[in-house]
Amino acid sequence: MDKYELRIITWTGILLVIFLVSVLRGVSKYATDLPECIPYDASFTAPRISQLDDSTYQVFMLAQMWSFEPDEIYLPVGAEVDFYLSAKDVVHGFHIAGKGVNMMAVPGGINKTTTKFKEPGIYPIVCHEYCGSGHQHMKAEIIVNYPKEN
Ligand SMILES: [Cu+2]
Repeated sequence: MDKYELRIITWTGILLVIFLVSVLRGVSKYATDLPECIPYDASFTAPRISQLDDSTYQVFMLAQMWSFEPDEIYLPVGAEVDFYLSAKDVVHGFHIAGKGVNMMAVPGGINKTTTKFKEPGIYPIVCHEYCGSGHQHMKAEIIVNYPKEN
C-alpha cells in the first residue's frame, strides 16, 4: 500500500471517530434524542400540548406559512418533552436554540424527537429552512418555569 493511501485512510478513520464522539457528546449534553420519522397519522397534525404526568409532555407542533402552532409552550423545569412535528404546506425547519434540536417539518410526514429541559429559561424556536417571503417571522418560544401571562 502506498504511504499516501495509508495516511489518507488513517486520517479518515480519525475524523470518523471524532465525528461519532461529537454526535454522542451532543446527544448526552443536550439530553436530546436523535430525530426519527414515524408513520404518518393525521391526528399528529392537530397542534396541542398533552401532559402525560408531572414531568412528561407531548407537543404536537404544526409548521405553516409563517408560524408554528402552538407558538408558546410553558413547561416546568425538568420537563421531558416528545415533539411531534409536521407541516401544513411546504417544508419548514425546526430549531430549538440551546437544545441541539434540529428537525425538518415535512408535509405528509411526522418527525419526532425527545428532549429534557433541565434549566429554566426561554428557548426560542426558529425556522431554519427558507419557506417563503414571511420566513423570518416563523418563531415560537418554550418558556421553562415561568408563569403564563394572561
Ligand atoms: Cu421558514
